[in-house]
Amino acid sequence: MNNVPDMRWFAEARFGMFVHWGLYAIPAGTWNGLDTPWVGEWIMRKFKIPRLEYAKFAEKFNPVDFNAREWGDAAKEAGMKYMVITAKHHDGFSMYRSRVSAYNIVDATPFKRDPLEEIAEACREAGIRLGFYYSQDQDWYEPGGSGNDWDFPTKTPEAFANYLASKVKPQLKELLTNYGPIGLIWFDTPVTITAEQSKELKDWVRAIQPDCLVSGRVGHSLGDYESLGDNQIPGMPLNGVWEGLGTINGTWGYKAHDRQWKSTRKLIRILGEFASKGTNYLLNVGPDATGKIPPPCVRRLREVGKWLRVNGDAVYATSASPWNHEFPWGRITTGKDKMYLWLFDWPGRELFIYGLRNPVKEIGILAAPETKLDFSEQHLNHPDYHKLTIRLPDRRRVKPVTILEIKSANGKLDINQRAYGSADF
Ligand code: H79
Repeated sequence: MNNVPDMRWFAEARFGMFVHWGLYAIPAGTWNGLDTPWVGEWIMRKFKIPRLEYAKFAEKFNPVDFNAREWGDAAKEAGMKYMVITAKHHDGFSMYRSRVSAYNIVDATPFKRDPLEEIAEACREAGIRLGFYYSQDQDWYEPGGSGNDWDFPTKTPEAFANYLASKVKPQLKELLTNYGPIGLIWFDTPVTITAEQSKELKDWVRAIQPDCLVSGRVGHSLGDYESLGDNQIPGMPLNGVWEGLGTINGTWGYKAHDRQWKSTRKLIRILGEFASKGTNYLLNVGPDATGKIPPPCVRRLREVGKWLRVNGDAVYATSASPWNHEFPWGRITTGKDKMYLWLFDWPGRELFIYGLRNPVKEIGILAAPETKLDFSEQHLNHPDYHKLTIRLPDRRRVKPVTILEIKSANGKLDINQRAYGSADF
């Protein structure tokens, strides 16, 4: 099967919400008095908790404060265009009504509701695309899944193949049949899976929903787009379609003692880091065992959204910086005939941009449309030398991130990509 799904929505989205929610929200990072130094959703493996003991968390999972609409609204208000939620993480527990495995939130918990159904509806209402995280390789509950060497010391390729056939594929079928159109399946950690098996999963997804994307971590470079490493920020613009992902504190799954929330300013800068490299930003929140997204997260998301409502032109449907170069004052994103300068730090009263060949029509501040900035231009054809000098207003405006919008005078951006020093210059 070789159909190519329409990826535009994904390439233009730039900002999405990642949600890690599962049984690990109950220990919340602490087991027998020890707090885990690892990310919260890895607690079962960190402390080698026997599967049947870990499974007892299900009996206590009753997130009565869960409200899908609040999550959908939080994502929408933050300016996020899609949401990816854990349908099954490495612990093997299904966070939805599954007929394939009784180890699921409807059959094994007092909660008995299917949160994915409610989230699918909330996302539809909020105009947010929905994707499901599905751990296709690691499954610490099943003898055939990878990763649990304390309950299941011996692993065989046959058992893994059986796990794929009897759990992964039928569960993907459920997820792609019962929740409406699904934007993407976020596979993760291809550790044992063979290239044939990765291909088989991708084809399986596509046969059920031809427009559903699969993440880069389906394995063997078979994804529809590439994923960066967890919390990895690239140093240079990337070719192709990419997604970056990061935690809002230091964990994906909820940890009660991790209160190191990144500031709103930091989150906006990370968004700029990613957008200037041409990649999406999937920002994670870890709701707790009551079903609440921690209030400090909600607050920050709201503030990022407030900033995006003013500065969104510099983010959505933009392209990377034209230069393989990070600037000391900030970052650059581009539109068809516009360049956006993200001022992270005060560059002085004058800012110089070299290599913009086309004449400039005007330069404004996205957050202050009435303000136009003075500038001057030098253009030479031989040598290919172009210098734009922008006179900046008072430094107090550079908060938390100020975006300058440079409009081209001839409807395009014509750029000398070698204007700045690079490795091969
Ligand atoms: O779902 C989140 C992680 O649980 C998952 N990917 C993100 C999106 C992930 N699974 N595996 N890994 C990431 C890489 C594992 C790294 C490890 Fe470790 C280093 C495993 C043990 C040491 C990270 C640090 C996890 C525990 C400690």
